[in-house]
Amino acid sequence: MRKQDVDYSLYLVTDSTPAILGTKDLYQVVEAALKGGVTCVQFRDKKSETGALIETARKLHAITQKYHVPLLINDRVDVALAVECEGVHIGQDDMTLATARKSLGPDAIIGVTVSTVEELDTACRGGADYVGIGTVFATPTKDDTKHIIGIEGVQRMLFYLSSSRSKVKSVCIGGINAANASQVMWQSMAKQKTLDGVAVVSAIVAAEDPEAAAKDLTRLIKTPPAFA
Ligand code: TZP
Ligand code: MG
Repeated sequence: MRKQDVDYSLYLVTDSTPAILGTKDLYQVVEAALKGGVTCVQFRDKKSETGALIETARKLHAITQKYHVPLLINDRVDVALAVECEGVHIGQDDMTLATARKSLGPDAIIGVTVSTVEELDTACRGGADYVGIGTVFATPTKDDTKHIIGIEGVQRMLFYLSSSRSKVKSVCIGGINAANASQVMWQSMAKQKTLDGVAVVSAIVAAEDPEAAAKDLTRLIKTPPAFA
């Protein structure tokens, strides 16, 4: 899989906490989501020990590989190296992009969370492959969020990406679900530049039927709302 060809349109971020996953099985949820059309998976687990993270990531990678979809690891370059998956996603409080790139090499996918145009500029100049723009809407999934940027905030980021003719891909995250996905995709457009996709946790992981939820989101993000 060439990293330039990665499709970010429906980006699933995992969450294994009972409040989100319920009694479901994480592997079954991820496989169902992939069947429903998820195009990129990030394994996010802030609680488990390294050994358990590696074991879970290995199993997830075996699943994502069947669907030719990249697996990225939240925060942990060491885990990504151990399982030889496609890359990592780092936040502003994690290791720097330069450090991650040095460890993983030029072919790895590295994504960075950005909440301001300044962070976006730094990520672009630093060689990020994609940015996760957020938090768009307040969400119980991540209650320590510092910046709620709204659709207008996403628009400012897309304006920057368009003006700077950046090739960095963009997804947005935070409170995105079937009720607002189409609006987020299309109302955030700036200077003809649209997001490359949306990232969701609970809209798929907490869904009773994750495959149906992913199918629905896939359809919605590809369909402009009537007023757009
Ligand atoms: N980063 C910003 S918001 C968020 C992360 C990981 C959680 C998004 O979860 P949900 O359930 O899609 O609102
Ligand atoms: Mg992080």
